[in-house]
Amino acid sequence: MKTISISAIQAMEILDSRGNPTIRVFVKLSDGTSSVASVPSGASTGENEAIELRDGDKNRYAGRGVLQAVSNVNEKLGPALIGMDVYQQSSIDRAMIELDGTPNKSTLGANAILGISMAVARAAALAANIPLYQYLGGAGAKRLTVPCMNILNGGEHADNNVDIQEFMVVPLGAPTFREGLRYVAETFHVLKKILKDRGLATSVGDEGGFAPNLNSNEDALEIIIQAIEKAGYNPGEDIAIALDSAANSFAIDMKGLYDLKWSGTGKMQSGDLIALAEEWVSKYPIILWEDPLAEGDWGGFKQFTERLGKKIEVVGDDIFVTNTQYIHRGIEENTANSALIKLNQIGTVSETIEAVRMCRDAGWRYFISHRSGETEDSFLADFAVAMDGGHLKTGSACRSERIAKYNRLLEIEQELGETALYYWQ
Ligand code: 2PG
Ligand code: MG
Repeated sequence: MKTISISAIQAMEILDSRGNPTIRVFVKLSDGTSSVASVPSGASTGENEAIELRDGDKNRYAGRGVLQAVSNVNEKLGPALIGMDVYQQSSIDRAMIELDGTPNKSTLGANAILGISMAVARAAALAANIPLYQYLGGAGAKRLTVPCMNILNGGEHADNNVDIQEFMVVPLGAPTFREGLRYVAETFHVLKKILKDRGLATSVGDEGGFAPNLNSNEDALEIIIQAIEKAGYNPGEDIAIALDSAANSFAIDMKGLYDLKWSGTGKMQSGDLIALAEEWVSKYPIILWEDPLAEGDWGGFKQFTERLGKKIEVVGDDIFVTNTQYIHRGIEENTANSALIKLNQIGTVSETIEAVRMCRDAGWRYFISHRSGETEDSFLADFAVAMDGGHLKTGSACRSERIAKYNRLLEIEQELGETALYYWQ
């Protein structure tokens, strides 16, 4: 490939889907190519995530401004990368990591670094005149992802009484991505009607799932099963269920003691939650469970995996934070059998790819994910196809920042035509 160098990098402050500032980066190349990328932002974050630099100036956006990160792109990171070969993604990412000089990117900000990293990858794909999924995943990248659609929100993503953050429907029985998306979008609409008929709220949470107050956590599962059936699908065959407890949000000490919001449940130990999970997995078609326990509860996680890891995918999110240091420990200790993969948890495209590679080499699965604060950037869709992991979560069937990813996946499927693959495992 002919060398094409980076000629300009500029950033600006924009808003994410929650109305909070985030960063957008523009990259220009020596051949005239230009690209743009925008960075997402989480709410239920793991303690060891790479640091999102915020201004802390209470006079602007309650301290959440990102002007310092913008200036770090314009004044520090950008100038250091000018002239570098755009196809050297790893070297570009490494140069930024070295310039930052900290393990968690706290000097220059993971938001500043990731914005450049994503815009560079996109610019390289454009310059090479190949789709982004192919640039990052190679000629064999042709597997669409099963959309794990989050149709009911709780925890820190909604103001209701539901403890579990995400209830997802998974169209594993569909023949194609397009059909899978239809299965779960139809289920979303039926769920709305069921909630309405029961006099429950149909307003949505941060990721576009409904956020009603319910009688119990289990009630959410019952309603979703009803919605799947009423939409004309077979629970467990056509559509299964995936959960993200985001257990940090109801952990007392991060080490094995939990306090659910629902009155009557009282305080619970890891063992109680595991027993409850076993009961639910035997009763409902649950195939994946993310963060069933808190990030510091490595022992509880391991026990959960011992008891349920043969039946379902056990995903670590806040516990591994897309960081090979923690994923490695998880693999050694059999803490889970899958890792959640979020670009901004680690802060560069190449480190995210390393995390995926580590999972794959260990025979683990990996689950590509958006953040609860998103933008209209559809980078994630291409990234998911490039990584060939077979499933992603990117929210519900409403809110354009979520739909942008689904629509891009539809485009990719159309482009791949008959060569496109779609299957759960
Ligand atoms: C999660 C994510 C995405 P957030 O916990 O998995 O759904 O939420 O971006 O708030 O961390
Ligand atoms: Mg999570």
